[in-house]
Amino acid sequence: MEEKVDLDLEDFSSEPLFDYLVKEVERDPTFLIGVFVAIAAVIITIVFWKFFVSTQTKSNSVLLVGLCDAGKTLLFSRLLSGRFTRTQTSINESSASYRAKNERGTTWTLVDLPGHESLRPQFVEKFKASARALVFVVDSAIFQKEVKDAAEFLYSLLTDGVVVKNAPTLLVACNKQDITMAKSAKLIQQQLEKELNTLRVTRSAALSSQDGSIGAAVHLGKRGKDFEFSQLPIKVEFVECSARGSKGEEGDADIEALEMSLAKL
Ligand SMILES: Nc1nc2c(ncn2[C@@H]2O[C@H](COP(=O)(O)OP(=O)(O)OP(=O)(O)O)[C@@H](O)[C@H]2O)c(=O)[nH]1
Ligand SMILES: [Mg+2]
Repeated sequence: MEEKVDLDLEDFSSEPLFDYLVKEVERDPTFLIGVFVAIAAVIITIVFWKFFVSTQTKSNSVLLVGLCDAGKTLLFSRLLSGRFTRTQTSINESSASYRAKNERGTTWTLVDLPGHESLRPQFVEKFKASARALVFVVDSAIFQKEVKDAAEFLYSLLTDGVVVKNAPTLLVACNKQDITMAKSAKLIQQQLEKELNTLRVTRSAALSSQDGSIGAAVHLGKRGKDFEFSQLPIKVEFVECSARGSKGEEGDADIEALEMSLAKL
């Protein structure tokens, strides 16, 4: 004989859910096991989903960016092994695991990107989403000559939608301090602020005349105020360093300030 399933739907819709569940458990105790299994399945799914999404989008790279010849590849070598290496203009990225000099021994993927104008955009595009920090390397010895190009590159990074969303720390490494003519970190900061201030006016004017909108999609710093790095919603530090070091190829690099900043990430 077929067993009659005694489930009154009208009753269910009018009854509070809790009462309904209590009744069902009284009628059939295995019903409770079913409820627990369903809850456990939901929790496990959420945990797995969170884990995979967070590992996929985790920002664990430190990107060495900057104009050609700034010293990114030599810094990459010094940070990883301490050794001096003869370098050539990079046409590809190099990456390696870097252990920060802190007690936790935090490990980052250090990525050295080519600085050549024609290669830069595609490499920035490839790695920007993974950036926990951007080490913007400048050649302090010829900074005066390169300030406009450096500021343009920095502007493009700081107004990039993905960079703005991920908010990586910005470390400006004022490299080649072993050269007598090298500009100080303070002066480099001031000059970059001045250049970025000009760029933000010209760029947003160009954008509004193109599409009729008012201003750039991402506005750098505070409106109505001269640009300063302190207005950015990210951590910014300027450090002086010399990947070559004062004793040249045989001696050590002078990169302690940079290493300390990387240890604080
Ligand atoms: N004097 C001095 N020279 C340096 C320093 N850092 C790098 N150099 C030299 O600058 C030149 C360029 O260095 P790279 O490390 O190849 O520069 P890069 O930024 O990787 O250049 P691209 O790969 O073209 O983007 C090399 O001859 C280095 O030896 C420094 O701190 N002081
Ligand atoms: Mg290089």
